[in-house]
Amino acid sequence: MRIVVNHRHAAHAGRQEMHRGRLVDCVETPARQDLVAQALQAAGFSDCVTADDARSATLALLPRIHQAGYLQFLETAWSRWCALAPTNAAQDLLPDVWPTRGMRHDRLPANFAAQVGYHAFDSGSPITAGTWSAALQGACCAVKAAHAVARGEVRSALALTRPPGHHAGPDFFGGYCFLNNAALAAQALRDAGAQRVAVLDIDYHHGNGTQAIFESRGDVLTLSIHGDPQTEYPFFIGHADELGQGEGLGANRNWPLPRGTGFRAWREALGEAIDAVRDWQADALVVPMGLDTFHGDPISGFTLATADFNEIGADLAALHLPTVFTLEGGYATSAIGENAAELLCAFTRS
Ligand code: SP5
Ligand code: ZN
Repeated sequence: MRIVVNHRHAAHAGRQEMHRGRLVDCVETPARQDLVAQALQAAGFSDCVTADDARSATLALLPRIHQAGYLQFLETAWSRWCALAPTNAAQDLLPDVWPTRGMRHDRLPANFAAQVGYHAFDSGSPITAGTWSAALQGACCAVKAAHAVARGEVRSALALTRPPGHHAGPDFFGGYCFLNNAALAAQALRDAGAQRVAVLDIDYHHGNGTQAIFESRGDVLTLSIHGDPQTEYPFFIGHADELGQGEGLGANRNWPLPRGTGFRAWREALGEAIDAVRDWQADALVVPMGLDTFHGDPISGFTLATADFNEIGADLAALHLPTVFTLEGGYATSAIGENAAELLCAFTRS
């Protein structure tokens, strides 16, 4: 397995996120990626590369996944924020106003705060000085990983993406995500010749950004196993009756599972999702790899143990597809490295 490392990820370091009316320390920290990289190195993964040479390919691909105005917003948000007031540079940027039902979505206001809210769906995903450069480099990792797999250089690759990406949609950020790395990998695989690409999202939270990006497309199957949105973030999407639209009808499926779900029931859902990938005759697979299904995760509610990640890796490997993994959530920092290594070792061994 090739590992594509985002060496700029630490430039994105949110200080605080809004939680129940208070600003609290961010759980999505730079240490997360470093701990995964260290654990994989210790486990013997030695094919590690960076993605600087994928920059122009990534810049060309980005507007096919994200709206041009949104990309421009992300690239310039920090400097516009700092230009508003000299003290802003000491603060992260978070939205505080949103257009809801009955308001206009067809006119982007000139006001900067309004633009932040227009492009966001939560107030837990701070934009910081290095957010754009870190997210762009992460996107490069996803594209480079997809190219390596598509060219047959390796059977599988892991893009060590941080910030994560699966909550980011065509023109919105949220859930600690800004650019949808998994969607970029899927598109890169398509462009390199894969006719049918499946995205199987195993993060605790519904992959709403990926679903939104591909919901009207019939060439990318999007599947997500996650905490039931009736009680779990992102709450307003991720139900079992969301099956895609138009040409994408039948190419989206969700497995919402109740908070407290353990590995037996979770693995049954995984089996159904894997059958769906097989039935659909995908010729490449993208796995947004969230490790927040772990029982010790501080913000999630499933009860998977470290050894269970082994079974997940083996189950996924049985598809025998060229596979790109992206790093998504996982906030139990004492276990994130071990859990990632467990899954990926089993995948490569099988
Ligand atoms: C990629 C990913 O896993 N995103 C998850 C985003 C979940 N954000 C909302 C969770 C609210 C918890 N925030 C408070 C932390 C208190 N320590
Ligand atoms: Zn998550």
